[in-house]
Amino acid sequence: MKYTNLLLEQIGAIAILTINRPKALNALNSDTLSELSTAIDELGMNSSVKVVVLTGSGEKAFVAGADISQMKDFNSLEGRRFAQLGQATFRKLELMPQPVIAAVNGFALGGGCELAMACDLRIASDNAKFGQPEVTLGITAGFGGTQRLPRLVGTGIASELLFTGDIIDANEAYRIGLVNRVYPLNALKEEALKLANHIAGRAPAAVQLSKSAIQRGGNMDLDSAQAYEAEVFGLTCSTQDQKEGCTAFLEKRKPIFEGR
Ligand code: DAK
Repeated sequence: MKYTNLLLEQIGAIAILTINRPKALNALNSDTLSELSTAIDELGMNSSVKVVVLTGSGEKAFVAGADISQMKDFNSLEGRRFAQLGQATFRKLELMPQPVIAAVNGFALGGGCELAMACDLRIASDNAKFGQPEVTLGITAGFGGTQRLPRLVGTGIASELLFTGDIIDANEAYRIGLVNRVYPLNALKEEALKLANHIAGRAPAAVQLSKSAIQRGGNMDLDSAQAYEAEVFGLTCSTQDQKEGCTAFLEKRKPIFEGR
């Protein structure tokens, strides 16, 4: 599939998906969200892709938010359609089989911060900036920010960010647990690929089922979530990779996972 607002490349088992509207600091308009939705479907079906890295084009922005120039003229029906498209796309990203690493290479504001939060984990460049500035525009966060931010950093800190609209730098994002690691900008892509390849070396079904247990179980009560975890564990016991992983341990050698 050919995309206008996205770049998609594959290096070995890693897909790199880049939001590519650098003139608008990669802001998300509806066309970009639709393409993102299609790309997630395409990648989810591609079993040669083990991990996805999501980033923004250029050196200034990951994604500077939803596209304000498009949102400005929305009537309520168009606004609702936009919200539904964004929410469905971000949820699809969160639930796609493969882990997704956000490599945040600059501004991640509003919908950009929400996009990063819909990824499984986030690493950032030292020039990255995070925030939910919607209240400065007279709107609320609409792509899951009021829900995912408190889950990631706690209600108090999330409330401060959502009520003030203040922007924080990468070190502060690291301190509050919004990002896992911070790197110099010129090292970010290499570090993202290193982490992605590290994950890709593990048993693919076990990684994907771990993701499923984290994402689906996180919204269940503990008993239901543990029951789901038990089902998922049971499923791994039917894979060839489980036999190989356990046998390799007992034989004191490195496992060779074939994704079966
Ligand atoms: N949308 C559209 N264009 C944007 C943009 C955005 N979010 N951010 C930047 N741009 C454009 C600028 O207009 C400018 O275009 P030209 O003037 O060159 O044509 C170009 O990108 C470069 O930006 P600047 O000239 O402003 O660059 P600076 O370095 O001076 O400043 C900045 C960078 C990131 C601090 C600044 O651009 C900025 O403050 N941008 C807006 C950030 C922001 O407020 N983001 C949050 C957007 S609101 C909902 C669904 C979703 C949402 C809400 C509700 N529901 C459906 C309920 C989400 C809302 C948001 O994301």
